[in-house]
Amino acid sequence: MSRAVLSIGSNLGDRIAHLRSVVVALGPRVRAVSPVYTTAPWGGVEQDDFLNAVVVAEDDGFDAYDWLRVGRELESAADRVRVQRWGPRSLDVDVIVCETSAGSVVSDDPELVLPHPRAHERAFVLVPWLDVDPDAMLTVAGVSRPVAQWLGDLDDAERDGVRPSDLDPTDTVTTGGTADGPADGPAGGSA
Ligand code: PH2
Ligand code: MG
Ligand code: MG
Repeated sequence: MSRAVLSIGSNLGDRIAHLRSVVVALGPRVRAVSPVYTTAPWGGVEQDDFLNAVVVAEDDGFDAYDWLRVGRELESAADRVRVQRWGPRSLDVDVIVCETSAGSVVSDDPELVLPHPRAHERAFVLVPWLDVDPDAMLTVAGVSRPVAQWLGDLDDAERDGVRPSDLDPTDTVTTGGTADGPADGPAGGSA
């Protein structure tokens, strides 16, 4: 059994479509999807705002590297090009933690450091993670604390940069319709 917490983000192209592509591709593996947030860019690179969310997924046959591989495949499918560290990207899929029957995976492999070494500094990860798992724990440098406490340590400005959106990451069917609504529907409501 393996259960991964994935942080997904996009600030290039059709941002919400890129996030939805992850939900669609993971399909029945998906256990929870957080709301989508509009987030100020983290990391000092001047760029457009991101959309961010967190997905919890499970697969009996996966290990941590399978989540990394799938994440990279999804980034490629979204035409991700690696240009600048912490710079703009069509889709980023980061493995934050991975739980197996043997416990939470700890890895210092430069290809896949787990738990994610900067998750605790990023409100755009912690806020949506708490939405789907309010009791989540995160170990940083050997110290295991509730995610809510790591979030509480961040500056207000960091938390304030994470704003709810009205986008639904699981709305993966295009329904069409017009922005104007019905032309001559029933005259409902009172004056
Ligand atoms: N990802 C980055 C760098 N900065 N900032 C926000 N708000 N959201 C991200 O997903 C993000 C970022 C590199 O992975
Ligand atoms: Mg990232
Ligand atoms: Mg990444």
